[in-house]
Amino acid sequence: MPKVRTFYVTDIHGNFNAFTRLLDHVNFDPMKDKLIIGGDMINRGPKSADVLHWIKERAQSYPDNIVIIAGNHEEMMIWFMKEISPMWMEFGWEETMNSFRNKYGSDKAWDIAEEYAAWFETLPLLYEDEHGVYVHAGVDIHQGKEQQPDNILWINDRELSTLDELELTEWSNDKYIFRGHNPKSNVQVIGNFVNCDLGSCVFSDSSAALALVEVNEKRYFKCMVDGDITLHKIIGMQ
Ligand SMILES: [Mn+2]
Repeated sequence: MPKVRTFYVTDIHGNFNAFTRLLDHVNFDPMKDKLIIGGDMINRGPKSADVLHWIKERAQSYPDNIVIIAGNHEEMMIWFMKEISPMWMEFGWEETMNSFRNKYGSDKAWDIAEEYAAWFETLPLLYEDEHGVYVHAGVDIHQGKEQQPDNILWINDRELSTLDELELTEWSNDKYIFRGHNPKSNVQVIGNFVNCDLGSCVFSDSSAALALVEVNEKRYFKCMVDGDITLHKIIGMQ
């Protein structure tokens, strides 16, 4: 059997250009390759509508190979639509709604937003395969992987650093946990976690990047703001 390539990408934040450049660069084929999206697909960047359209369409056609995990930015949009919290208005609401208007027209933008928010509610918070455990921000090691609470979407790396390493290793079945949420300058291993968010549309300077992690090869492709793509080993990953 041919080897399945497994990719993880997180915190795209509307950066459709970098996302598609990376997938083109590796000749991503949803018929054969697996892609795990770690949440925060939307907000901040200019093309959330295109990112969502691409991902949802592929996920419907190739449900076994395209896996989508929710992020806290998707949760903010759900909260806004259900009138639970207006927080979304401070975190990219304008860019995301503009992208819906640009793609679908002003009269349809709101319905489209509601459809996506309803879809976000169906997304899992965690995924596991033979290579690793995949989340958006963190994990709750006192709950099973199937019963993770919503607040794991908001856990930061400082909180994760307080977890008991032995308990965490046992909980993850000795697998790495791939996460985003807290942007770093490089994909980096901290204990059991692999931090994969490189600040796409968050860092305002030229260091902002999007990483496409090839999990089974322990390496990643890094796309800079100018579109330049480089290949890196994940240092410290065993
Ligand atoms: Mn994020």
